Amino acid sequence: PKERSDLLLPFQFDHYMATKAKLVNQALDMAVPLRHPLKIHEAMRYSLLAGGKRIRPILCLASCELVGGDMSSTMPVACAVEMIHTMSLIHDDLPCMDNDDLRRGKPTNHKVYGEETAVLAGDALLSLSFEHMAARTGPDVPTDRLVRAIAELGSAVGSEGLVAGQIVDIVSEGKEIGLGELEYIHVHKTAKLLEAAVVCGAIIGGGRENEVERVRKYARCIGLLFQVVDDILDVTKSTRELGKTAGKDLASDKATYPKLMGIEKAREFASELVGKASEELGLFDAARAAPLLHLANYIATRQN
Ligand code: GRG
Repeated sequence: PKERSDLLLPFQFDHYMATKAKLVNQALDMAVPLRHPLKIHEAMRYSLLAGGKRIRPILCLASCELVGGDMSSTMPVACAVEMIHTMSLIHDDLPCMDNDDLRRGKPTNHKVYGEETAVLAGDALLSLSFEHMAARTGPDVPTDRLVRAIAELGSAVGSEGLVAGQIVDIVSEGKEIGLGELEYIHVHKTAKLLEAAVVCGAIIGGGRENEVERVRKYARCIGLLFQVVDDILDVTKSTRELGKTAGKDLASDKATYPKLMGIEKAREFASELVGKASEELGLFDAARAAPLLHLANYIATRQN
């Protein structure tokens, strides 16, 4: 039948990503208008609209559609996730944390606006994220789903989520750590927010309990995958950005997967994780699962 002919076409992943990223960027632009006091809103917009890959919000939209929801219902939640991701990058780059000068190819927030403003821009984005999802989610989404998504995201960010990963990372600096601890840091610093993005999309989209749990398992695999690939890229890329040199992590004290298990084993681990992630999607209609399947492959093969 004519209306199903699109399913016969190979999935146009680049087009899918570009289209969704554009929608996310428009929604983020509208979510933080330039208003009084100008300095803080400028600083928030500077990092939020600095051109990230938008993987987390796109995962959230894709997961909502996977369970049969309309992606526009979860756009405020998708934006909230990207606001949190951005604030975590602003704070991670601060002189008291990683002290980085560049992020997303541009000077870091504190380099442009000063440290005080960068701290506040992060705080304001964190607060706005929850305000935005609570206030902007439409009446088509039942309140119980929204409350559940708020709790899910809150727990992914706080002292048992991103913050937990960051504190354990800080405390273990300069110490020898094993694979277990490395995994704890990455699960919390990176995987928790990716998981929340996917799970919140499925909750808002009205997924059944077993569907939400399936996408959670999928998300855990891609969360870990994200970091394994990041570590491999750090070793194999000649220069990631100005100021970082090839092989940095093998030379420094920082534990990485290639350092702890060898680059070949790290590559094997990455392909195992893609396999597991795809298995979790087996329950769903193949056409609906295509975006998340391709996203897993994209994370595995990405070059930046
Ligand atoms: C969250 C309250 C709160 C505080 C922040 C600083 C901190 C606590 C946590 C650090 C979290 C962190 C920086 C984790 C690394 C995440 C990561 C893998 C970033 C790179 O993500 P990409 O590749 O980046 O998706 P783009 O720029 O494309 O968005």
